[in-house]
Amino acid sequence: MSQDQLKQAVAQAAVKEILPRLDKHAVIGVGTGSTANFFIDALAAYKDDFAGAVASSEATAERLKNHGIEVFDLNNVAGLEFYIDGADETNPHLELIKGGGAALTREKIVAAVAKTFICIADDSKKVDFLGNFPLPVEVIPMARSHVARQIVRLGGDPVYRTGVVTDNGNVILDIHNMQITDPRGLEEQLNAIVGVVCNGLFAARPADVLLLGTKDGVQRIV
Ligand code: ABF
Repeated sequence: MSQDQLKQAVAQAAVKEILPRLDKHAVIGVGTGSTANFFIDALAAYKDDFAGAVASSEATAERLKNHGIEVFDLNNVAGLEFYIDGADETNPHLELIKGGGAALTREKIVAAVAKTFICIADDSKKVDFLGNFPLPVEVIPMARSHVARQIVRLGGDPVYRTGVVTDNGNVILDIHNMQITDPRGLEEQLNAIVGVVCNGLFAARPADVLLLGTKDGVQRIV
């Protein structure tokens, strides 16, 4: 099976998982990236079974609308039944690195609101320790050098992602060469640096369910 077929399989598994809990009033959170795109495409067939979605990026909002799925402002919904999104890495505790697509801040906000966070990923994303994938940090532009110096003090190598401006008008520093043994602690340390908007560690709020695409089928890990 190709990587895209694995992504499609987990996207379909996620649709199957959420359908029994959807009703005409339900709003779901939808993430960003190629796996999330497969999910949106699979979800479209059931668009009359729920009220609509909150999107974690402008790109996702566009794709949802193109399928005729209503997109709500997060401030106008009472809650979210689910958040479904991909990841760049997941460890066995379902702690994640996200933000390779630069949408980490909105993704973390939507995940925080959702009752159940379902992560969908192919098995190339599963690791024992997070950190091989460079950890994205969203930063207020004027604080970029300050934040980079603080990251060096924490033992990482920050690299400015040139040419990328987030949906919130900020920049991204990717932290290379850091094996992350305490994801929750590092998430807190990074958040405490002045000028950091958000970092791509999802450890304080990990996924609740991981649907992992493997050549032997979709594994459901909780
Ligand atoms: C988003 O999409 C991100 O947080 C993560 O960076 C990325 C995963 O992309 P893909 O599904 O294309 O591998 O969910």
